[in-house]
Amino acid sequence: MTDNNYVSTEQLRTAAIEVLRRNDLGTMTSAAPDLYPHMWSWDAAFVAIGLARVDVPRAITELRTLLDAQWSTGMIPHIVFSDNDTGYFPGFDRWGTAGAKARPAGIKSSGICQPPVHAIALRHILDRGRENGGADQAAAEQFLRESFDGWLAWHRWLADVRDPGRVGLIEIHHGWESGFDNSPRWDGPYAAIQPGQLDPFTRRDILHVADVSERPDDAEYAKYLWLVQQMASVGFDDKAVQDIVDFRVRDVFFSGIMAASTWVLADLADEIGRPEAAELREVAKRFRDGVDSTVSPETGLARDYDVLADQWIATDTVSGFAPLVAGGDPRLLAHQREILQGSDWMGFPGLRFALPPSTSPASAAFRARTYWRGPVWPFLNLLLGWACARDGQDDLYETLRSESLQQLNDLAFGEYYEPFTAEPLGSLAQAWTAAAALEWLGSPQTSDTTPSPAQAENR
Ligand code: 2M8
Repeated sequence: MTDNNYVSTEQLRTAAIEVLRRNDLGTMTSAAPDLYPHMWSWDAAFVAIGLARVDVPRAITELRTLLDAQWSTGMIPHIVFSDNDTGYFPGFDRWGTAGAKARPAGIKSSGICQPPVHAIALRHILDRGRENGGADQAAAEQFLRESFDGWLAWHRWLADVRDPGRVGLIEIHHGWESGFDNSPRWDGPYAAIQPGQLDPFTRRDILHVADVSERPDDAEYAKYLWLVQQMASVGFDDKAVQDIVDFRVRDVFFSGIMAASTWVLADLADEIGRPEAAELREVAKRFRDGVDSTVSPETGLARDYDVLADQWIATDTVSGFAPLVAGGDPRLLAHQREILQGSDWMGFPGLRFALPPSTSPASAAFRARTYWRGPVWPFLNLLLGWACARDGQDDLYETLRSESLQQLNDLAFGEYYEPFTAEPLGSLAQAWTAAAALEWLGSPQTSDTTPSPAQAENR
């Protein structure tokens, strides 16, 4: 059903659970059934948030599987490969991580990372476990104690290795590390890349979408593979990578998540009497300050920084709201909320739902149907909603929740949505979209109804 007919809360919940069940590979959830048959790092965190609403032990398993793939450096890889290695390119062999010394033996993974949403997911698991009590509570509390050192090592690695100058911004070496693969944010850095000799390749992602123009083109893809090849040539050794890789960018949205998540991890450290809470709060503060320092005085949006070109990257993309995720300075956050709800974003005329597109429709770079260049991404709205709830912004939280539930009423669980028509695009039955629906709905006994289509029409 993709025409936004009204469905009940229970129908939405049941359908979302069914998507997670279909994507369940046993101890990991594939990001999507066909397009993404493996586990992705930040998808797994959102999946765990959704799963915690219906099955706390299964949510724990999701994070445990991811953590088992952690490299000895502390890095959590962005893909943990399932045994189904036929459906996705680049697969494990193409990544060239087989010989990477830091990769745990026997667990196939990529050699780059994604934003650290995991401590936020861990917090959700703990909260749901405590709400449920009994065995769920015991399991969640035990998992926090058992896994804390892994999360700590992950955050320390990011803070030390990926912010060598201590500027409070995470340096990434591939657009894939941002999770915003082909966003206009990366047009400048990619334009400067001239791929060298590449092994031949056949893409598989374009077999899974209705329209190839929704995906990055072949020239972009060649650059993505070139960067992988460069990193593989030095065994994914991070110090060496920094010296040779053609993509070095300080990613402000990654850094905003780093700030927020490190703060959550500090609170969790306190709860189990770990002495690292103060260290983590210092790191969180460093990243909040780093994110704030990127805000453009002209636009009020946060910016990325191209290290190799030595220049700011100012784009009208949703990553500009990194301070809202990071938390911190109330005046800056109030200004950002105003922009977010203004006419370039949630209030842009004609949007089907008042949800931020990945690129502002007011920007020349906006493309309504193309992947990270314009469509609305449901999991991001959940993250923004979480930050609003944290900061006591109940009205904005409610708006994001009610608009998101209306969007997800189509039961397609699209990877991303066309902002004006709400057509689901990319992969359907995308796991983190289903997880977002479950989290917005809340726990079964506390949920209320999803907004009716009449409310949607009256907007
Ligand atoms: C997309 O990224 C992968 C590469 O990592 C791809 O295009 O093949 C992005 O949307 C990313 O943010 C997401 O984690 C991943 C799986 O959903 O797909």
